[in-house]
Amino acid sequence: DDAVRFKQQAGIEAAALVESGMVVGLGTGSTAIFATRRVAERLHSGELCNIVAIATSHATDAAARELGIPMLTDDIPREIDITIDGADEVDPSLDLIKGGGGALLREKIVAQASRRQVIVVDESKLSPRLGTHWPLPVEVLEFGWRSQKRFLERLGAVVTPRKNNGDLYRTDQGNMILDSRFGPFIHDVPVLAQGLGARAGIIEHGLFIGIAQDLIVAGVSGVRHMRR
Ligand code: DER
Repeated sequence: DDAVRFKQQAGIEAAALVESGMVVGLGTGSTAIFATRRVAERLHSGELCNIVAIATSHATDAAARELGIPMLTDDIPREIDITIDGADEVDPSLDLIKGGGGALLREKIVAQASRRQVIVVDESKLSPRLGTHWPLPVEVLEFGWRSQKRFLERLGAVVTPRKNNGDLYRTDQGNMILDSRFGPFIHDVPVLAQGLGARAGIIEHGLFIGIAQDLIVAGVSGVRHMRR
């Protein structure tokens, strides 16, 4: 359908930014996978050489290995030149909500270790204010998770522990995710991020503020490439 075609177009456009010799961060989700596949294609065609990659999730790591992309170890031994990743919502200042795919912690670690962060989305992800369309994923330690739920509710959220076929969803780190809907949208993103960051037991949250340099959006009017 259209959304998949747009995701593919955005992913392929982003993969063109990868140059030989680079260390590449590979994002997680149904858009970033198109960039990963394109990087592998360019590698096998000889167009690219000397690429190594770091994955933002076990799922992405498995897919990249399957595609024959040489992978670095988890300790990120070299600076990452470029990371290509998706997002759940993007606001006009290129701030993001991420975490719909559950990979927000490694995604943020890799993003903050990258010289350049390129976000690839179909146009449905664009939003006037973060929180308009998506709940904010908050990764929490299972220990004391109900106290985090109450904390988030006091901040005004409707909080739903993420489930996976009836069982509690677990991140690659074995933590839980509390999907926190701040309706009608998040009123002050930096203040919320600061409050979440100060709370013991909240491992990470899906607000990516000031991290993305590039946004590649594919939609009915074609592919647009914006920069911060
Ligand atoms: O978890 C994330 O942030 C992923 O990037 C993911 O949510 C992006 O969504 P997509 O599968 O629509 O690309």
